[in-house]
Amino acid sequence: MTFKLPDLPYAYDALAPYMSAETLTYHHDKHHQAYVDNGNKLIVGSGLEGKSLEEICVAAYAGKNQPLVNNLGQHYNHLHFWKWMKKGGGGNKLPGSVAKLVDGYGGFDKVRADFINAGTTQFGSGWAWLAIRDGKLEVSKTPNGENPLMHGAQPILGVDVWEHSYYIDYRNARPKYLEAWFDNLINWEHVEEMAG
Ligand code: MN3
Repeated sequence: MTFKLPDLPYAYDALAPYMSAETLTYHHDKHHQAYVDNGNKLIVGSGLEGKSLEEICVAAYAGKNQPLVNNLGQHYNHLHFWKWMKKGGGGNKLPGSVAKLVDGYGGFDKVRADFINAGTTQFGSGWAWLAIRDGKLEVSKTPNGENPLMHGAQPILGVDVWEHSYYIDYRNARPKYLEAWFDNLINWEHVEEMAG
């Protein structure tokens, strides 16, 4: 299977002012494209050809194939990252199944605070996550291209805290980016889809 870069599910300027067209153009067309191109080269001879992207994430991490973890992990992460955002997103009206998970964790405000804190305290490049482990919501952070699949949990929401995701719009103010992202961009319908 050859992986392909899908188009963004909205126009490049749809998420402004919270995420600019310039950021989305570079992030999608350059960064994500590079993960796809490198991943397609690295998969050859890895023994994981023909596996699903999710299976590759798990197996590459377990097998300590760091280049595959970095590139196809990032392909998985970005495929969902675009869908985890929408114009007019955010807010605290959550779909039923997600609301239940959030309540079980301690409520919306606690999830928001812990998620933003995870993204703020991820040292260097990486991601902050909401994931499901043993039926319960978990907040976590991972370095570089890793994701919760590699750590035995099902990701339902992730935010990219690599500088390429926010530096044009927020410079070094990562917490401001995370707050704006959480409050204005999250597409909770895709979170619900991931929560199954
Ligand atoms: Mn990125």
